[in-house]
Amino acid sequence: MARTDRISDPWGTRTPYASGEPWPQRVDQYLTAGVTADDVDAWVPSASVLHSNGDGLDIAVKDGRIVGVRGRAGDRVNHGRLDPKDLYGWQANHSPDRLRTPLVRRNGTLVETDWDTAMDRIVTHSRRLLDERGPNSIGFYTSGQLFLEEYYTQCVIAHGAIGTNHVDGNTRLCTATAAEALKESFGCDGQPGSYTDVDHADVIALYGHNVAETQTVLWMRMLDRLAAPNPPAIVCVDPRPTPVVRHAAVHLAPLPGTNVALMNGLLHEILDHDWVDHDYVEAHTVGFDELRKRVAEFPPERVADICGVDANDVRRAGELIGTAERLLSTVLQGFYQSHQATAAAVQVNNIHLVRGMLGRPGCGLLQMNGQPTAENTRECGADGDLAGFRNWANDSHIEELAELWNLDVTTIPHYAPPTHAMQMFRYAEEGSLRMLWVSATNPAVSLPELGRVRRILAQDRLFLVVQDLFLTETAQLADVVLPAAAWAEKTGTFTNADRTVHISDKAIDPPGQARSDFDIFLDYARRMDFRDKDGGPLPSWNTPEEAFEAWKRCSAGRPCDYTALTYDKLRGAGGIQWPCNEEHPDGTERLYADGQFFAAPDYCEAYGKDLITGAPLEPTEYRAMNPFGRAIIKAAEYVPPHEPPSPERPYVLITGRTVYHFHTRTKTGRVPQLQAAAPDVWVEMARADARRAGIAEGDLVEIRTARGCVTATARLTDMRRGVVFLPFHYGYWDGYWDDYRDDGADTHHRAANELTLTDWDPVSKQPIFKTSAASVRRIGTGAGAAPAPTTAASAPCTPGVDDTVGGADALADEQL
Ligand SMILES: Nc1nc2c(c(=O)[nH]1)N[C@H]1C(S)=C(S)[C@@H](COP(=O)(O)OP(=O)(O)OC[C@H]3O[C@@H](n4cnc5c(=O)[nH]c(N)nc54)[C@H](O)[C@@H]3O)O[C@H]1N2
Ligand SMILES: Nc1nc2c(c(=O)[nH]1)N[C@H]1C(S)=C(S)[C@@H](COP(=O)(O)OP(=O)(O)OC[C@H]3O[C@@H](n4cnc5c(=O)[nH]c(N)nc54)[C@H](O)[C@@H]3O)O[C@H]1N2
Ligand SMILES: [Mo]
Repeated sequence: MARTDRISDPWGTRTPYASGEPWPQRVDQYLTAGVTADDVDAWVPSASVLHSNGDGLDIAVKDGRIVGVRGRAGDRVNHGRLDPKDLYGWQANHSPDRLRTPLVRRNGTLVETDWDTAMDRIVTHSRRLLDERGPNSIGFYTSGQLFLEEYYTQCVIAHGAIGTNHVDGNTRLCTATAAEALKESFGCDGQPGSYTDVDHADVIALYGHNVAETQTVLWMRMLDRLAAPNPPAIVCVDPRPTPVVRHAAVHLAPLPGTNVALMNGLLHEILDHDWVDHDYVEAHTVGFDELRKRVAEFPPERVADICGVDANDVRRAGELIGTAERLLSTVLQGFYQSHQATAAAVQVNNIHLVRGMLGRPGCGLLQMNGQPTAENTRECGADGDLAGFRNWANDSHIEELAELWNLDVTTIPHYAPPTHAMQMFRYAEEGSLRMLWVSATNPAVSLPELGRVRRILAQDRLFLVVQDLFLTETAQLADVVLPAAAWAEKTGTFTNADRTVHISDKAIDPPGQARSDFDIFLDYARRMDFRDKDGGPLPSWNTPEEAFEAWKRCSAGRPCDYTALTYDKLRGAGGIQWPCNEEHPDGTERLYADGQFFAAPDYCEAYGKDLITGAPLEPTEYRAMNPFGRAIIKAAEYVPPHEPPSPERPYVLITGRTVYHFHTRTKTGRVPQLQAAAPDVWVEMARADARRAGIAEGDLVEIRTARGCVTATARLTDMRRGVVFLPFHYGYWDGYWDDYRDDGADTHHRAANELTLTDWDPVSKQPIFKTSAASVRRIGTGAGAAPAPTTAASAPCTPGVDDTVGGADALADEQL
């Protein structure tokens, strides 16, 4: 047993293992001061919810409170390991700031009330809108952080009972591109790869993915391979000096927004050297010839020119990827949050298709998720998709839903694809959307161009319901605030980025009158008296387990088949990957092992889109292109970013995360160890850029774009020149309310999204958080070094900065 400060060492002790060997177990545990494992009343099975990795853990309960967590040794995902957010993050459940009663707005202020009053307001409003303006005046903006049962309930209420097409999640900001890229290439969502591919790969390529900080335990698995003989070679594509870069055989730091050019360059090398599995291409794909023509236009020199990288590095990366025997690729926000997001992500799929590297150990493709339950938002149809990965343009799929929900087929809207979130906010701005129900997301900090978002949410004519754990920046603008039960206070299931399903059992009671999202949605349905076509209650279930059983019927025969899973089976297991059905009772490690794709015209989730314009293909076009359901190789032209740097705004501003905080920090900002490790906003920039601008470590700096202005403390790093980075974690709830206003363009703000632009990838509709043109100006001397962690991508390149440490309160156990 070792005691480790997991703030100063987020990844813990190495347990090296060689290719093909099992990943050793290491059980991580953190218990609050004064409590030992013997004192614990119960260990309740669950998994982590502060990222998409799905680390299995047990929640330690004593006297009705959480006192700590312990990794589950037998879980397929983490083999016992936990990351800093997993270890310390549960303390947010017991924060004194938790919402305990519903709130309603009276004479301009939010006041405490009871559930009947709050729900009455919502019901009265809904009924009036349905009578006067119809179902499309009501919208739901949900999350990647609820449970499967909650999404499926929400989906049936919205798409079925109300019949609105306006249902999306913050997953639009997060994994819309993952889903879209999978649909474009394979005809359907569904993660092809498995985390066990790390155990076998000889090359691991990470595209715009800071896995070390964002799927920390997955990085531990990679680090353990790297620490043993014959380690995999790492290819890292990221403009920032992330911890991954330190282990990379080749690091490509492209100018943000140029990913498609870079990918075409890598494919150019692969095709030029004929590192192509022609038998696989011939047997299982369509579209290869078009790819050949397109990538011929991208020799390394041209790519080097566009991306600002070394042509030889493009060649070296191309060779590593092209000659790999077992290639694992992962893709995330550096690709997804840009103007050609889907086009770039699809090129990674193309690499695996032309190299025939799918469905075998080590040959994995992970179009990553970010949030813990984003996969479920997608598969349950709470996010601009339809339940069970059904195709909105295929009438027989809509008929299946109508039968499952016992509704007339005409009540389920399918005249157009479900409305995406950015468009829903547009409708609210224009006034056709009059009620917005926001659950488990904080758009007043996480959406782009916050000045605009605040104006939309604050309108009198918009009835805003916010369902959260805390009084967030968004809740501050609501007409009704509903206090929700958090993770550990309710039972449900969720699915991680590699299709692993876990159950999370209720361990403790929620605070005050808080209720689970499941109970709230169902209470709304009952008060609205929603009925199916025979007069039965809709939804037809009353408990999470009944909802799960109903979901199993909805998933039957679809790619995300859950039919052989039960709550009991999940309780005993260490995570089970879907599809899990009669044919695969123990789940399925990899999709597409047989080269058969979910792309057959009658079965597929989508007919695909034009990768440049986003225009949907007609069903007839799809049938003509892909009559037998092969994988689809789609080439893409490179289009320059929409807001390039200019003399007035010479920097490219990118935004993202750090290892200690989760999103808008509603939880991690209330956890002492995590908050202390990264207490306030900073801006990262290259030393050479800083010198030219007269900026030193710790100086106060103003970052300005066409949308607004943020003040932050400078951290000088090994960043690529011409790029500046802001973490987007820092909003206004913790003592910054005075900045939560707009006094014109000169108001100094703290949140990165004051600066980002209202613009999105035309295919996935995911907003662009990674490229804005910005100016940077020194405005004063700060109080010492920037409050940025020294342990990760924000590590300083100048001496004299104190190391980030957690101290005695951060000591966790490791059992090797
Ligand atoms: N600690 C922590 N972990 C998290 C989260 C968190 O908030 N905190 N959130 C979770 C969620 S919801 C998500 S979506 C994931 C996100 O996980 P990641 O995608 O790994 O995180 P980001 O920091 O958003 O972006 C990743 C990298 O993209 C790079 N990048 C920026 N622009 C470009 C570009 O144009 N090209 C390329 N190639 N790279 C670029 C950035 O330098 C950054 O290092 O993390 C999940 N895990
Ligand atoms: N500039 C910039 N902006 C970004 C990104 C970026 O990289 N850069 N990344 C984008 C991405 S990938 C994401 S995922 C989003 C995240 O953006 P948000 O979803 O806005 O971020 P969170 O802070 O996770 O907000 C979740 C809210 O749900 C509440 N909550 C947690 N659990 C529950 C629950 O069980 N029930 C209820 N009702 N509420 C709960 C939390 O208290 C919190 O207020 O941000 C996006 N915005
Ligand atoms: Mo995300």
